[in-house]
Order: sequence, then structure tokens, then C-alpha cells
Amino acid sequence: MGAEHDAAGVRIELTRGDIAAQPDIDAVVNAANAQLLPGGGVAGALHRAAGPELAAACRPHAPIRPGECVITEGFALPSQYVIHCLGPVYGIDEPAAGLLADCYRNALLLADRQGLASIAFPAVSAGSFGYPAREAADVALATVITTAPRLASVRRVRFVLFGEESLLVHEQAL
Ligand code: AR6
Repeated sequence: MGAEHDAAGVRIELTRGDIAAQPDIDAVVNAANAQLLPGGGVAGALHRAAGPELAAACRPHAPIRPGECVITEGFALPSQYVIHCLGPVYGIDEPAAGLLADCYRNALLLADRQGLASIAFPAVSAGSFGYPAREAADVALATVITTAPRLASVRRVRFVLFGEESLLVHEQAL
């Protein structure tokens, strides 16, 4: 288990694990591609666990732009919803930090508009998209903390990190 922190009544939890296996979370965030296709990494894991209905539900929303988020049902996932975010490709989509912050803020506000109480994020852009882990963690946590006062229904934000190193950089950022 990792660290916890309270920001304006919103609990921020850091944990190691699989974003596709979060039974006590209302919406999990997908580190998507623009076409909202299954792909690898987080997107692959979520689509595998959700089943083929997820790709079908995504199709009418595609393509999305960096920083943008859309919501679908979670189908066979333990979470009821998936919020698909397109993170910036590091070194290509600019400004990288601004676009990554847009992902986190837009996902939180979308979950809040749906009246959800909990949301879990992976480290968006910090895998295939090449965003340096510590810089991405700084943007992610700063954005959750600055957005927290605007949230009415979201009360729990979990970061589900894949490895020990990723958990460590998020703990340092927090
Ligand atoms: N649960 C939690 N974290 C995970 C999981 C998992 N099941 N699998 C990987 N990670 P990435 P991106 C970590 O590449 O950088 C896809 O192919 C991973 O170790 O999934 O935004 C899409 O189709 C890393 O720390 O997302 C896109 O084309 C972090 O999650 C592209 O990759 C994000 O890695 C998106 O790239």
C-alpha cells in the first residue's frame, strides 16, 4: 500500500496494482489512444477486462484530442464507468504539462458531473507516450489537489501504479 493525503475533503490514495481490477471505484481512467482502440498498456488491460462491448461503446466518441476525456460504461469491469483520456505524447504534443493537467482536471470534473464518488487514475502518458515519470507525477498530483475544491461528489481519488518505481515517484510528488 502507498500513501494517503486529504485535499479539500477529497482523499487521495496511492497504491500499486492493476487499474482493471478496482472493485471499490466508480470510474477508472483509461490512458487511451486518439482512436479509443484497445492498444497496449492500460488501454489493453481495460479493454480485455471489459470485453468487446467497450470498443463498440467507444467508437462513436473517436477521435479525441490530447487533454480531452469521454465517458463510457465499464461493461465486464468491476468499475461501472471508464473515463477515456488522451494524454500528450511527450516531445510532440505541446504544452505537455498543460495537456496532461487537462486530462486529470477534465476526468475529475466529468466524474463529478456524473455524481460519482470515486475515480482511479493510472499514470497517464508515463508509459508508451514517454512522459518522464516524476514530472508526470508532479503534474498529476498538483492538478488533483488544485481541482479538489471544485468537486461536489467525488470524494476519493486513487492512483493505481503498476510498479514499485512508479509508486515511489508518486509518493515523492505527494
Ligand atoms: N494498471 C495500472 N497501470 C498500468 C497498467 C495496468 N494494468 N498497465 C500499464 N500501466 P500506457 P500512455 C502503467 O502505455 O503512456 C497504449 O498502447 C504503465 O507502466 O498504458 O498514456 C494506448 O493505446 C505506465 O506507467 O499509457 C496508447 O496508444 C502507465 O500505466 C498509449 O499506450 C501508462 O502507460 C498511451 O500511452
